[in-house]
Amino acid sequence: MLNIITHNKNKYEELRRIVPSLQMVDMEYPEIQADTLEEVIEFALNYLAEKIDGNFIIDDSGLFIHDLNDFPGVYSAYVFKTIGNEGILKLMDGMENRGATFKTVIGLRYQGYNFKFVGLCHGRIGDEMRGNNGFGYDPIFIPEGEDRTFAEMSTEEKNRISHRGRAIRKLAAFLEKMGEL
Ligand code: ITT
Repeated sequence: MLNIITHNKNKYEELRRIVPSLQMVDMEYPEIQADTLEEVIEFALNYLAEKIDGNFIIDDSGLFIHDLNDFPGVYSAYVFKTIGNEGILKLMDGMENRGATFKTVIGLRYQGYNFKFVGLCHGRIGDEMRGNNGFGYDPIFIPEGEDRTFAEMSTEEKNRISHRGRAIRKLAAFLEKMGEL
C-alpha cells in the first residue's frame, strides 16, 4: 500500500490507473517558492516525513510555456486559480510560437529516503479551450503529434503520453524492482 498526499482528486485518478494500490490522503503541506519543481518536492517530502509514518508519494506539476519564459511553471497552481485558462489565452493572443511543456515530478519517500521521478510532455497551447475531460490546463494543451487537447482524450489516452503517465511508470518500475508491486 502506498499513500499519495494531494488535494487533487483528478491527479489521484490518473495515478491510480497505473498503481492501483495507491490511496489518497487529502492533507495540507507547504509548497515553498522555488525555481524548480524538484526543490518544491524535496522540501515537502522532508516536511511530510516528520508528520506521517511509512512510504508515501507527492506529485508536483507545472506548465512551462516557452515563449513566456516558462511561465506559469512553478506558479502553475496560483496562476490557474487567478487568471485560469482564459487568462493564459488572452496573454498569448497573437503569439505565433505556442510551444509548451508539461512536467511532473513525483516525490517518493521510501524507507527513509527521498526519490524523484520526472515526466515531460511537449506540445503547444491551442487558440481556444476544447474538451471536458481532465482538469486544470488540459483544455488548452495539445500534446505533440496530436490535434486534440488533453481534455478531449480519455484518461487512458492522456496517461499513455502525458507527463504524469511517464513519471508514474518510472515510479512503478522502481516499486516493482523493490518487490513492492
Ligand atoms: P496538490 O494538492 O497535489 O498540490 P494541485 O492541483 O495544487 O494539487 P499542482 O500544484 O501539481 O497540483 O498543479 C499545478 C497546477 O497545474 C494546478 O492548477 C493543476 O490544475 C495544473 N495541472 C497539474 N497537472 C495537470 C495536468 O495533467 N493537466 C492539466 N493541468 C494540470
